[in-house]
Amino acid sequence: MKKQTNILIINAYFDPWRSATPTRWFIPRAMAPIYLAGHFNRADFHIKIWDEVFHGALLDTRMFDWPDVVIFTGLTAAFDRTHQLSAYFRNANPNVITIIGGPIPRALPTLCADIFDYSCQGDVEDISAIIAELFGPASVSHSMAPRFDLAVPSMGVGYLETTKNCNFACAFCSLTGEQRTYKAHTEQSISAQLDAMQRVLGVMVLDNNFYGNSRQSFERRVELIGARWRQGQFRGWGALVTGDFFKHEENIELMARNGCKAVFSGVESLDPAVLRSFNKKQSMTSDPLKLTKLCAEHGMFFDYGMISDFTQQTTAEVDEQLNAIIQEPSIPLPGLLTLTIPILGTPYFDSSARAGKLMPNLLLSDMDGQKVVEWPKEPLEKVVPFVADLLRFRGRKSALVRHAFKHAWHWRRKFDWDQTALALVRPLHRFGGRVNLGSLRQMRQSFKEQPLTYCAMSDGLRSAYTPLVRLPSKFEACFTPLQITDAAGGLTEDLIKARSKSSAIT
Ligand code: B12
Ligand code: SF4
Repeated sequence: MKKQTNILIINAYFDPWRSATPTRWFIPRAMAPIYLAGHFNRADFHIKIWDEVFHGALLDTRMFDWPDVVIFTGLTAAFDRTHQLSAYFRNANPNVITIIGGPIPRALPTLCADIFDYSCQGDVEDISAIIAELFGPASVSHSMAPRFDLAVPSMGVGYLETTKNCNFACAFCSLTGEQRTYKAHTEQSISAQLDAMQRVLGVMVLDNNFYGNSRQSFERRVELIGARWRQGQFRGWGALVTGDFFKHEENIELMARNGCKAVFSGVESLDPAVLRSFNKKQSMTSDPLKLTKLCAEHGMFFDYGMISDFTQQTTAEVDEQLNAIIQEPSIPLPGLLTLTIPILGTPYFDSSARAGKLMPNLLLSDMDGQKVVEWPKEPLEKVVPFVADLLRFRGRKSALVRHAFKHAWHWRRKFDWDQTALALVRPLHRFGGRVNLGSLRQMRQSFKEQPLTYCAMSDGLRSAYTPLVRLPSKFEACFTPLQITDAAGGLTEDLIKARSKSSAIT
């Protein structure tokens, strides 16, 4: 019998709280590994997925010599993690083939082309050409249907992508830096994803912008999902939409009629000056109170994200905004609360670097939204302790619990049981603290971490930068953090070289 080739697909991740244990209950979940796996012909390959968010840090040294091919994906800040993992696999099996794609090689094209055997700039579909080159065209799957079977347990949630990229250009968004065209999946692709998903409790549409710029396409996509909902494939669905979606009530009506139970939108800030500086014009009229009411009237739960920008806002202003939300039970608490991140490759990163706002000795892995990385408007001694309390909801925990109950009670007549439970559990889960349970090795690694300081200038290196196993000196560079700024706050030569485009890039 022909031996199957072992493929390991890894979503590399550095947890902002420096926990090495799994984050099982977090929605959404990274789907690139599941879509990538769908391109391999099932008969020829043995595929494993390790998602460092869902499964926790990959610390099982027995895994290192298992794969013949390792495929990496991950958020931009996880570059160092992919570099570290590549060293473990290469040391254990010098013939291993390494492939990387997604935001990391898009932001660091030259560096990734130097490190990995294949560095892809394109979408998940590009993996087919590599499979064909390495193993022959017969090894590419005909259906390309996502391998949701490799994503169990899924907590009853199925994931669907109906469009790629975004038609807006917010200054801080990595998609703006990548400049890829907004496009919708074909009906055939959407149906194939829904078929592969089978019966689930609820569907989350992952699109950055489900609404988009074509009314016809939007309506068609809503109806396609609605048809499956009516057939009973799931009890409801939710999607991410941009602020312009709410300007026409018929959009909300259409989604509600087709089984949509929740929408998420990046409100980002209640401060118009901050929104203008982010080029986030579409959120100018996104008042969470108005939008919560509007959605609730149609039986839909409204969720949103907020960004605090201490280069423009004072601690008193941020405090006041959060208190106003906590004191108003009809508005949900934001599902996401972070600091602005100057993500590599974005216009925001460039302007921050040019204006000398980036702190000295900044590492790429610092850019996780949970620490101060730019010089704030007020003194550091004031901002950093405030951020430490803000992100842990310190001093606001009992107000949080009271708000969660009052909010769920307030909208109980508009929502069904699933939505009421979501309204109650989501903020408690998000801000109430987490239980760090995982393998012994993962729990030991989390325990070893130095306490967070919430400031890039004082945080020490994560323990992931110390190799788990003894490695030859040629792998030393794999554990050296990619430094964004030097001691004077200027961009490092290494970064400038890493970002330059070379003609050899695939
Ligand atoms: C799931 C998700 C998460 C999950 C898991 C993310 C992960 N990979 O680890 C969680 C909840 C942890 C998360 C967290 C954050 N996220 Co997030 N997240 C998403 C979300 C909603 C879906 C991602 C997804 O699965 N898409 C579907 C898959 C198929 O596509 P994809 O991963 O985008 O990959 C495409 C290409 O990059 C490429 N590709 C990717 N990998 C590979 C590999 C190969 C080999 C190939 C060929 C191609 C390829 O193909 C795909 C298109 O076909 C996206 C929005 C979106 N709709 O994409 C945001 C998004 C990825 N997140 C984003 C952000 C900003 C964050 C946060 C920083 C938010 C915050 N301020 O706290 C945090 C990260 C904190 C940290 N530690 O750094 C940004 C991108 C940031 C970046 N480039 O680093 C996005 C794009 C949202 C946005 N529009 O701003 N997120
Ligand atoms: S609307 Fe969202 S996805 Fe689109 S550019 Fe702005 S932040 Fe990015």
